[in-house]
Amino acid sequence: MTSGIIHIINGPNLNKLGQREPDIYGHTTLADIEALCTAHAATHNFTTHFTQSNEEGALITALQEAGDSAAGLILNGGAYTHTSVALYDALKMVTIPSVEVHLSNIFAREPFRHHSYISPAVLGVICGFGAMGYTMAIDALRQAIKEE
Ligand code: CA2
Repeated sequence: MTSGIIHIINGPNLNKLGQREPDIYGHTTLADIEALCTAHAATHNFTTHFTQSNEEGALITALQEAGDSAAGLILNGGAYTHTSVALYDALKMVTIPSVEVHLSNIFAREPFRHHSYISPAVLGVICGFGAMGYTMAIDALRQAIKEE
């Protein structure tokens, strides 16, 4: 028996993970993170639906679809985190528990990364723990879904 689907949505440039800037983002690829999430979720009887897009509109559509069918969602909005009122609006419409994840500690980086438009619309934010942040988010969602 599965406990439901967790949608994991990734924003711009995250498809290039592991290829550049390993000092900030590590050597892990997005495919590695997907495998990690799928395995971790399965141990708790969740399935995952993993997507990445470089386009803001596609991310909004992915959020709307998650809101219609998933038990919970994880969003790494990439740089749109710091610019997109549209992502905030889409998240506000979603009634399932959601977690914002960043690989890097955005507060230890350039000042323009310190503000997130999406944080007020999510249950919580995990940043600075690399790929482990995604499994931490799955654990947080498990708890939130159980408490619903
Ligand atoms: O730390 C994160 O997860 C970020 O969401 C990553 C975004 C950045 O704009 C956010 O401020 C924090 C950037 C993703 C760029 O990914 C790259 C992958 C490989 C090489 C260079 C960038």
